[in-house]
Amino acid sequence: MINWRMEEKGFDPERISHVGNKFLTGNGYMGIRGTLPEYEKEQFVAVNLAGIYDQVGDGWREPLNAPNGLYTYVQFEGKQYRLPGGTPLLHTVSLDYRHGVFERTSSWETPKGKLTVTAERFASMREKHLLAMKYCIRCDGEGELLLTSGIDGQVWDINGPHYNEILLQGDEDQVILQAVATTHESKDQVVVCEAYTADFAAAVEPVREDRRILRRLTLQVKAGVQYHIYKYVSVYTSKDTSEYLKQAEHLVRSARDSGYDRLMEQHREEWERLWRISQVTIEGDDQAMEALNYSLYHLHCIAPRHSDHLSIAARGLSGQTYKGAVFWDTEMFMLDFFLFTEPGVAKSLLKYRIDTLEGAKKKAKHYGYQGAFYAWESQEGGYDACSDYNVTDVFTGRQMRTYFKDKQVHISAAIAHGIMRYVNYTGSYDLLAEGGAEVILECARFYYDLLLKRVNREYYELHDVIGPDEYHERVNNNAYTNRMAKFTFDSAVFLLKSLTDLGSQVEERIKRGYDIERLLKQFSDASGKLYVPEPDPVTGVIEQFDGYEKLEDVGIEEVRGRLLHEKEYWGGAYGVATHTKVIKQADVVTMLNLFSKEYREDILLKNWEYYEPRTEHGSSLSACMYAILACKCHMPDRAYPFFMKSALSDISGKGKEWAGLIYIGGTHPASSGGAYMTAVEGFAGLHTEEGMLKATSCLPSHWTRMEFHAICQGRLYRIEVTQKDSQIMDLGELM
Ligand code: IFM
Repeated sequence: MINWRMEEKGFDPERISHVGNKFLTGNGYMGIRGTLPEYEKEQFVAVNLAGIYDQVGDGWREPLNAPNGLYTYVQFEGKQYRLPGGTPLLHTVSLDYRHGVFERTSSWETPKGKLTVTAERFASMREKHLLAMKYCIRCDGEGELLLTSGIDGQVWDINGPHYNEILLQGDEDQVILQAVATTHESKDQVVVCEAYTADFAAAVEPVREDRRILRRLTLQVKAGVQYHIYKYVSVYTSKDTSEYLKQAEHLVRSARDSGYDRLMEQHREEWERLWRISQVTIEGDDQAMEALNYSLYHLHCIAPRHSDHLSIAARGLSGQTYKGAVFWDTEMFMLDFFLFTEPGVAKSLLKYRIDTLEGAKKKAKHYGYQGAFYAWESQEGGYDACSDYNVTDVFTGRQMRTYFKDKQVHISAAIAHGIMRYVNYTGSYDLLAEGGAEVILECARFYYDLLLKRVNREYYELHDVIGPDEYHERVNNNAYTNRMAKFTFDSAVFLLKSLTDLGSQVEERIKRGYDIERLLKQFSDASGKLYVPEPDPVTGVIEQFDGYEKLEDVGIEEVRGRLLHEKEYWGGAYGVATHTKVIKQADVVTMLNLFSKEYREDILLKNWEYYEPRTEHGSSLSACMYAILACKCHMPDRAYPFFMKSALSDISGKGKEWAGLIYIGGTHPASSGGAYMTAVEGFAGLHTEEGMLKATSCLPSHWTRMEFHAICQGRLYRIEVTQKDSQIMDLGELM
């Protein structure tokens, strides 16, 4: 049985940031951190919006947090009761992660007895612009209660303030409040409307503070009676529709008319609909089952269902960390979950890359290359938000030059890989016809331009790159990058050879835009001659990049022991790991996962054994890659701790929060996606053979059974895996 309720008891101010991530709610349009209604920007409150950004001066361009329409606090007999500050008698926060409902209960001792505040809220899965909250107060004694509630426009920003001005207004009765915030850079507007109902009579007065529009309800409470207010909050931006002001107001009015319970019911129905396909049942290990489904909860909270061409940021909708930008995390770690459970979302993620092709071409051109060099940290239009200085030195406070933007050229191949994964899994060429074909061709043109050939060698090389392991910058012939570039050439060749299958319009379009014969020749030649490091004939180990073998071979703990400061960056020019074999995250192992069929199992194992002790797992993208490869080596029990590390990453809160002096905390959707891939593709061995779903059991020894669903080529399947065998049941065509 899954316990769908996650709970934390007691109040610890040190955990505010972690609790904010762990108890996040969201609906793809916005993410609401697990903060309390009375919290302010100092407690990292965020109503984080998907796909809308702003830049102030030279600060990092980052996504917007909307004014907080949930803001509420109480005062009883002249004293405020709110956190942080003071010690409550009792404090619990919980999350029903089956239905995305966050709840807090806190009690304080007052001179008139115990005062208890309970607040429950959700980001509606049915209506993406809507938040709703039920707020309840009860006191053991009688007295005067003041309830202050409205919209807090003093939002938390990392590189803000992003709103030049916020226009605040309320109607005469203070029932509907509105904040219209205008962004600094593009003058986009974010509008938040808030309306309330109460089950008690109270005197109402307006309260205006700096960037806050509030109302205060005053009432004499009776002992033991519960008093409720219900809040409805709508959020729109000028990018959503030209009618954003009207719609925001219309929505809170109709939400208020529907009432909290009805909205909650609809919201729960939507979640039930999602779980019908995505829930994974594991018998024999409740902890793993809960951690995995909790990971899937996070993926659901950030899936951009409201758009057909939007992607997911590396920290989801948990705030402005990593600039709300889209990394390779989406294609390589999150895509499969959506491909198997909601192919429409998978398509939207990839359409975002089609839409941002122009940005990628611009970036390539900027560096003097042809083709498409996708943004390492992609914002709207494919703008690369990655700065030249991604880390601040803890000793000098100076920014450190990092080359992530310039040299992680493997990003373009990740996108080509995502598109081909979609094509092969769905069996549909729709994405290629809608612009995916051009993406692949442009990515291949980019790699073609990067190829180097030494005078006295027959093969091509790729120099001066950064592979997935970011601690070693500017290396030559990174095995992962070279193999992925080869994959891109092969995909382009496949595409050019199957033009007729794409339909005459697409064929025409491609023929008009490209010299097919020349590209076929170039890409076939490139694929055939691109050097991909081979396993060493004696050790079987694939060298991560040229010269890796000669680096200092020293343990991770030894390297950690060399740190002079706990937040010191391990990579870059002088990092403690840079001159050693210690790597940040799975690199060769990631490559082996993707191309495992090309290697003997003993080679997979030798590389796993070699690289794992040298991997710091300093990125949340690392553990799952080791877990999946361990499954491919038929070692489910060795995969298990890596799987659990991925599945628990947002529960344990053990992930890195700092890169030098830069805050990188938030949720870890790539890790969640990696946990899903390990469970479904690793332990259950789900894969396709000629378009047919197959499963091969590789369950950890204490798991007795796994059950889940997958959509494949328009049909729904139920998959059951036990220690002995696996069964795939065709449940028919999806309506
Ligand atoms: O994309 C990753 C990268 O591989 C390691 N640093 C964090 C990024 C965002 O998750």
